[in-house]
Amino acid sequence: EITHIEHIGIAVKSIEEQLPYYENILGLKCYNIETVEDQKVKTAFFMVGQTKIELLEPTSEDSTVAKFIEKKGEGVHHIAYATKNINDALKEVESKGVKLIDKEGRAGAEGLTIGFLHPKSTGGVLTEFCEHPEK
Ligand code: CMX
Repeated sequence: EITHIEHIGIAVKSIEEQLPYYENILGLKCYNIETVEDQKVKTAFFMVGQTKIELLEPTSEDSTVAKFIEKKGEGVHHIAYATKNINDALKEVESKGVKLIDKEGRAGAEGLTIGFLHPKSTGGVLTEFCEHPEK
């Protein structure tokens, strides 16, 4: 069961270069910067209602986000939906024919458990499910 949009991921070459747009022009406050070694990205978070904007900066050339920027340029990278139970949600969409990147939830930024659906099965939008530790 999807409850809301947890975050929108945006690929950027440099968080530092993009911060003035989000903070000074949009007036949002960056409340956390965190590196997710596993995903080879540095992330910056802004709260907008109950949804976050997550900037993703690649930390190495073989990062999936570096590949994305090289191919498509900077911009919206993925949409993440909050689910009550991530493993149930992944299983349910898989049973309906969606190709998964992650068969099971794994650790992501901000203490969330995350799992990705393949963009080839989702109309070209890289889609993430996440589950909050405190439900
Ligand atoms: N949105 C939409 N389509 C995407 C995409 C994205 N973000 N990233 C890749 N694709 C498309 C490509 O355009 C390509 O399509 P074509 O075959 O039509 O050209 C296809 O997917 C394959 O792309 P690729 O460049 O060959 O890349 P890979 O197959 O190596 O990887 C993907 C693609 C989606 C499986 C990989 O990026 C992945 O596993 N992503 C999930 C993890 C992730 O994105 N982590 C970063 C964020 C972490 C976080 O939020 O903490």
